Amino acid sequence: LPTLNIEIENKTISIPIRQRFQTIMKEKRSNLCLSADLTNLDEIIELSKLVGSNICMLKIHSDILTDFSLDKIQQLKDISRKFNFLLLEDRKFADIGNTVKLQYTKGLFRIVEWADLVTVHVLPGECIVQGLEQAAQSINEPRGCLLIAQMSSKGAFTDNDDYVKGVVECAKKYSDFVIGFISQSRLTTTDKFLHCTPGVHLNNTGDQLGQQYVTPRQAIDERGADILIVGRAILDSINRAKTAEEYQQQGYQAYEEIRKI
Ligand code: UP6
Repeated sequence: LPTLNIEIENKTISIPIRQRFQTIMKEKRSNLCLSADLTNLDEIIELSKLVGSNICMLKIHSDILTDFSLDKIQQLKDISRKFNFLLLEDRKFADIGNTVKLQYTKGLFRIVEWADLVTVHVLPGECIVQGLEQAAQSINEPRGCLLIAQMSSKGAFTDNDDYVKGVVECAKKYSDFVIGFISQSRLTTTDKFLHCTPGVHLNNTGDQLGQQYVTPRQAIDERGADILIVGRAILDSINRAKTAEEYQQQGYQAYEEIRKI
């Protein structure tokens, strides 16, 4: 397993990424992933300092940023280490193994160098995971991915049992690299795979472009979520820090009650 060296009480210990994620959640009492869908990386950096103590993960779409630079993304990575949250690049890879390998490591973004986790469609078959896992071995830090099993949008073609079954099989086969799912229901009985659920909002039921929302409690209880992925509910609120804290508290309370952890 790839490992990360973390200084704890002057002892350097190695922690694989799945375990690190679970430790972060417990230590910070947070199952909140902020989906920082902003187009300015400077603004994301400032926001990450504001909500850093409330979140277990920060999710970005680097290809919507107008001011991306490797220097700035390094700053964000440093903040993620300081506040102890993971960085997820929501790249939604969907191509053949060789192409995703290049998309993951090359180009302007060099995602593998800074993203702890990436999201992956399994549409091309298991070769996509093989390509990414191979590429991740070029980096001396733990890397992992979340397989997109189900989507939150209306009419998603992932609403197909055979497809979802295939995704779960793929996760089991590559469980060193695949640490969980983007999902809308509980897909496995073990706690091995983290279920990350987008489409969470306390005040809205959807947007104008097919997004569908449930509340944090519904996401955990009815949709099987471990991690709540929350974007505009926090980003569009008047006080982002306060709203993030509310989602953290409500989310973790429901998580403890329902998952009995
Ligand atoms: N996302 C979904 N649904 C999925 C997968 N991913 O909404 O099935 C992502 C979107 C966005 C975030 O790309 O970044 O989660 C949700 O944002 P919102 O809370 O503002 O709707």
